[in-house]
Amino acid sequence: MVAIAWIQMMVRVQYNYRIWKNTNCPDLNSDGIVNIMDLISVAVSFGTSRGEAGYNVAVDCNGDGVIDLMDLIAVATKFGQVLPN
Ligand SMILES: [Ca+2]
Ligand SMILES: [Ca+2]
Repeated sequence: MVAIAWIQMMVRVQYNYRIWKNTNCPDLNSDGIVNIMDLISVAVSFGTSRGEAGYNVAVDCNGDGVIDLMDLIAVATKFGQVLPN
């Protein structure tokens, strides 16, 4: 439970202060809506690090060089959101 609370706090901080380095995040495919396609984009590269096969900088929302839970949460917390053009 402590880990979940910590993750929630980190996500909240990152959103509140808008320090995402990837400006496409959370609409990773830039189609105007955050949906399953964006989640799949993260899932495909999940667990990879910069320099490894499969790493995709475009889905590294926080730009830390690792595609992990933080990037997945960044998209999931905005799931269903329709973004202005
Ligand atoms: Ca999208
Ligand atoms: Ca990341």
